[in-house]
Amino acid sequence: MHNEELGFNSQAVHAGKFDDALGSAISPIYQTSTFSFDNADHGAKCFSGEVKGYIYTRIGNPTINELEQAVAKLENGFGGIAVSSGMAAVNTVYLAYLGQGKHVVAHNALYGPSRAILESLYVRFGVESTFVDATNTENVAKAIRPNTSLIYLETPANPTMGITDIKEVAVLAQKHGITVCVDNTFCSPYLQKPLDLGADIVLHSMTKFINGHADIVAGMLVTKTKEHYDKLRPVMVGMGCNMDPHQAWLTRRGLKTLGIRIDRAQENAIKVANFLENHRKVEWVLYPGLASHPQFELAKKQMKGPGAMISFGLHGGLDAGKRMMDNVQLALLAVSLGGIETLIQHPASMTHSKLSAEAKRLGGITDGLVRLSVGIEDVEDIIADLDQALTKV
Ligand code: LCS
Repeated sequence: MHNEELGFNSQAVHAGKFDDALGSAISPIYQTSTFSFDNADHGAKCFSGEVKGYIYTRIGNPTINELEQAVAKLENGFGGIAVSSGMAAVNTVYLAYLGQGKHVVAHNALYGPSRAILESLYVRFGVESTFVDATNTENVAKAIRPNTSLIYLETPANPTMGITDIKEVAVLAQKHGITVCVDNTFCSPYLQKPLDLGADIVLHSMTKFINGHADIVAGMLVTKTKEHYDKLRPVMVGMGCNMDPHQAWLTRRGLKTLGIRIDRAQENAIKVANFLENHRKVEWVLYPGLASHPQFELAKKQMKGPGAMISFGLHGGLDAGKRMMDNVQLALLAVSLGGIETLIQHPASMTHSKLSAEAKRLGGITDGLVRLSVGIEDVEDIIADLDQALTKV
């Protein structure tokens, strides 16, 4: 069967596999820093690009390349650039598209450090940033300036679950010649394909759903075109934020089960979200699968499913939330997300603690917000655990 015709799960299992002389079912790990040349001329030709060949692992490696090809295939992109972490992916994009006198428009609720580095680090190099509620495209339109070079979105956003209309923003950006990057970490390509909706770059913390086993920190960029790929790849190579082959091999292994893991976690999350919404101690729940979500209709249109991330608040705010988090037994009180295990955390004091009080207020990251990443355990056990923790509140 021609590879182009395969479905998502078949691609997740097979895409990018390279031929190995022994016919191994799983590709070997090329755990090497460097590759020898046949002779001096061959080496020179590899460097000039006249001959295709591996040179040095920071520049390229077969194990890393397999993962890049697989994720690019699942995102319907031109090519993938694997990096050492999600934040390495964020920095690669910022360095490639921002600089002295350039301006970025970003959603006002992003993973904390994705916003914080613009305000603390990139500002030192003359980068201007404007944060808006991008769930309303009008706000993005109003923020665009002549020097805007990048629109940076996260949808659903961490941790407010706000959903941006990728297609609308992409049409707007195209009119102005602005590059659009979408952090697709909360969905993975299984639930959302930003490049098909008009984005130029997709970004992943593969630490989350793509690897899915809480044993790797990793990142990926996928571009729609060769032009964007050629702009980003040298930044990664120059910064030296490449993956390690073993890290790539483990991530490729995790990717094989992405679809079935999300199916299961999402099925659990729908039940957990309903349980929370109907619990008398819960004041509000934000989950794209609930009709109460402000962008419920957009979520249905743009995402294949509502995913496994839920934010909620209790009557009694922060104190009540802390008491609940201190009393979970099955769920882990831990940051990160998208793994096989259920995790609970408090963004205002943990993942988003580096943001100013004003940034948190404008982004909707309230003290009472508790974030849940629903895992693949038996849903009865997850709900029983949350229920017993809520009785202590
Ligand atoms: N983008 C999003 C949406 C994220 O949630 C994270 C990490 C990153 C990028 C950065 O990826 P990393 O470098 O960690 O691989 N989010 C985390 C979170 O919510 N809790 O702990 C990490």
